[in-house]
Amino acid sequence: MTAFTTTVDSGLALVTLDLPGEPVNKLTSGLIDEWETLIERLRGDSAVRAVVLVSGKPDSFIAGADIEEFTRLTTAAEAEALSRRGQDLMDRVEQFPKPIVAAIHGACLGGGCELALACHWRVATDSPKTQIGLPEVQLGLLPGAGGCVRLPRLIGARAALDIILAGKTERAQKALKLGLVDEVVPQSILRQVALAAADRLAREGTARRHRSRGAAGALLDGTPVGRRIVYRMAQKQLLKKTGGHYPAPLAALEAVRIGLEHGPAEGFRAERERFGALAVTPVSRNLVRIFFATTALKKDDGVPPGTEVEPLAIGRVGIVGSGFMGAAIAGTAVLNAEVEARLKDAELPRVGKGLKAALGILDERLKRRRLPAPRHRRLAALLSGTADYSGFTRADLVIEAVFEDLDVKRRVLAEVEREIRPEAIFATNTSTIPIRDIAAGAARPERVIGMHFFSPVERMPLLEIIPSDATDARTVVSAVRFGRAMGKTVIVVRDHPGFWVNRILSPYLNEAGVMIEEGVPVDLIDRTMTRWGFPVGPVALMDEVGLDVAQKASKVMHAAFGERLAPPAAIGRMIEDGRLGRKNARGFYAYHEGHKTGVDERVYRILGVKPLEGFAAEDVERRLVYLMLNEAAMACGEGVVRSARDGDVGAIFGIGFPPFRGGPLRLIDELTAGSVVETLTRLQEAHGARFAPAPALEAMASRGGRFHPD
Ligand code: T1G
Repeated sequence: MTAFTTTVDSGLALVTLDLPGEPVNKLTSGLIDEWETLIERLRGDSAVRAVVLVSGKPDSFIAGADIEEFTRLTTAAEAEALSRRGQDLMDRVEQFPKPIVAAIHGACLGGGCELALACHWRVATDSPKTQIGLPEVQLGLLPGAGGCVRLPRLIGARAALDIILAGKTERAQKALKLGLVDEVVPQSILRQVALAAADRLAREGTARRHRSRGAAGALLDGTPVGRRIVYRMAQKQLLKKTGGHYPAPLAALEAVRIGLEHGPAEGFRAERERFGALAVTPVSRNLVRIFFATTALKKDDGVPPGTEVEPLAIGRVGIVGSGFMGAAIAGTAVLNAEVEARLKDAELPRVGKGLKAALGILDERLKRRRLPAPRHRRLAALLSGTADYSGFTRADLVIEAVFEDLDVKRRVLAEVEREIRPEAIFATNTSTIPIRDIAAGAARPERVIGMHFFSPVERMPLLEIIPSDATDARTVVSAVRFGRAMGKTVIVVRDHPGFWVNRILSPYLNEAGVMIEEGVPVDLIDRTMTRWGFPVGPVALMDEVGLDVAQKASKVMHAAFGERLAPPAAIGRMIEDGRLGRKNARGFYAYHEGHKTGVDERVYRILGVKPLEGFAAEDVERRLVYLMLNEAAMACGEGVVRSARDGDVGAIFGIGFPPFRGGPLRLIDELTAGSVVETLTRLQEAHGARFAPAPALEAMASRGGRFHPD
């Protein structure tokens, strides 16, 4: 036995699980062997009246089945067998003749949650680290060790589907309210309370849980008719949300339905059969790869391995520019990194507006009970503002989020350098301007770096960190770690115009404009790309970002990359007509009280085009997708990203490139570079030089290469 240690006292066996050499407990095949042996021993040990299972890890109970083992599955039958093994293990726990109590602190996810569900009582800590749930659909899977059967039976169909279909995790208080756990206690007394519960259950037998779910619950969860309504609504919402690209939640819904309507045995069969089928799908493979890419990025400081630097601890941040981006950066830094954030702008009214917006991010979490009131108060006190640079001498990091103009940014850099300590860092939130240009003339260019956030900052997971050639490793590592502390997935990219995300986005948005000029209807373009898997279409995205911002960025790209990235005239004409997009409720779409109400047909008159009938959606898709793939290959060939992993994570988390497709570089691998070059060549013949295949792509095609080794 290596992972389990057992102590028995007064008939109570305290089993501590601590998987050697691993930061988290995960249900590996080896661990399952051990557990099976242990449980048989405890069954036969007459001195044992009850069992408490607790983790020896600091912040995880059990993080689920070993996802790495899934990557080695080759057939659906193999995967089904793995699920069957998990189900059997949980059955043995549930049928165990002595009470088993799960003492949960930290991550209790997937198979870890399913094990807890099979136990006879669940005690959880009230720590924010304690997260309980079934995230499997985020891996393109479903709960395959009994979760699709046990969770609905414990908390009802609706509450269970809410967790399973979204791959949600819940804090302990919410889990208690749902009936997912039985007691919530401070971490310091977890073992004590769990042992007391075990003792009580051993003496009094397993408790009957009486949960009233109210009239609606009794009807919708408690009757076949009600449940049929629940399943139908869930399926409708799923198809709308996933566009049919993610089979896992639909399969999970089926397994839950079969379990509730036809009994546990049928439910378990439905679960393992569907788990088997899902585990070997390209969708699940891609989602599992994204999981490992993001966990690997959590430890990647963005500098070559072995680079020894002492990062600067960042406790105080100054933000210059209290507009939309600056305010959101301040609010997110306070909320997630818990640092002091001081907003600066030219006039106090603007500072006040920015502070209100930053505070709004905290208020919204408070309102959704995601932030306890005392913590809200403490964090709100970390926000301050000024119309001069007072207080900036104490800043460890200053982030500039002013107008996207080189001269303005250089002036701010000069002003800030006069205020801050020599070791402090200056970061610019520019979205396209090369950092070396902004840092030209800086007193300490080694302390200047790009930190490119995406809007809305509090929700968009990606952060691009852009060092110039002058930026030193200490500044890179400090910025990367601070970005992670802000809850961001961080990629480090080269100081090329547009960096990575805007670089691959630029030709895609330009082409949407070109097609509108050709008369391709706006809604056909956007509908095609949302059906392809993007969260929003390119035209709606331009309206969101702001046509003036899009034009500014495209001018930088045009200047840097020439005619290939020339912006379509359409954007300029829209702006001349006073159309900036959602921000002034006039764009390609019409807006009413902030809500998009449909394409503004007057746009076609402004652009002097008549919307075409019957334009093929496939042509829209091919032109837009292949231009992005080509640019991704080109930029990757130039070393803009350090690896294909970073490129794909950047595209998925930065602009919502469909995760099930794995990212642009992964998609090229799946299509093969050769076929992508062929399609681009055909598009080039039909539409012009901007579709000329990237040299890196042609080279890859000629050697039959791939961007990803796996
Ligand atoms: N399998 C394999 N490796 C895992 C793992 C898992 N389930 N969870 C974490 N790791 C590794 C991770 O790759 C990293 O490795 C290290 O642990 C630390 O993770 C049958 C089918 C638990 C909240 O989806 O969400 O159960 O880089 O850096 O920020 O129904 O990891 O050090 O080599 O992320 O503190 C369902 C996945 C599985 C949860 C901890 N479970 N994990 O976050 O550390 S499917 C999940 C997480 C399943 C059953 C089904 C997080 C975490 P390395 P980390 P962290």
